[in-house]
Amino acid sequence: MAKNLKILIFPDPRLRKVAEKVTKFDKSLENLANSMLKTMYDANGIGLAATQIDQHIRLIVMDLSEERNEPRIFINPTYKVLEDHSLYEYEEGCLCIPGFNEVIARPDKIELRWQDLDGNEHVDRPEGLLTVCIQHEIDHLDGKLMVDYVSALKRDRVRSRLLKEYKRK
Ligand code: GNR
Ligand code: NI
Repeated sequence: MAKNLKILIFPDPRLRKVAEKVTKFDKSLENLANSMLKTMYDANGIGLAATQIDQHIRLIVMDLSEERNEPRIFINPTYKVLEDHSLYEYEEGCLCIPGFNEVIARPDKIELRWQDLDGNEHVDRPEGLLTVCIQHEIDHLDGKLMVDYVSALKRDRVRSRLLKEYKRK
């Protein structure tokens, strides 16, 4: 049964851990991915990285469809920025940083590689929101957060607010 997992809130130091590569493609990996999908849908997110639920392995789930019926799973994802890219600005949010939305500029052309639950390898040149979202999620696996791209003033402000709001919760 898919479980609803607790999402860590910034500035929880566990969000800064670097995730390990997945080497075992077993039933427990599939169960975790399904629990992450449930957690993502319940939180109305479009993506979720394992780091966000305190599991430090290179696993990401995503659903970019309006109907919320196109679940995707990315294991050990990596990307290369293509030479002829531009920077694309998009207003991002993060389930670990409630109430914080900021425009972030990221490369708009990447070559993405990942594995599926069977360990099979895939490569694609994604377009649009997938390009933004997968970079946001891979940042989580590397212990990086949206707040790292904004001014120290904005970062300190949201940090204080969330420390107060989520005290002892
Ligand atoms: O739900 C989410 N929305 C979103 C919007 C713009 C860019 C990235 C995202 S990902 C975010 C869910 C989340 O925090 N994933 O890590
Ligand atoms: Ni996020």
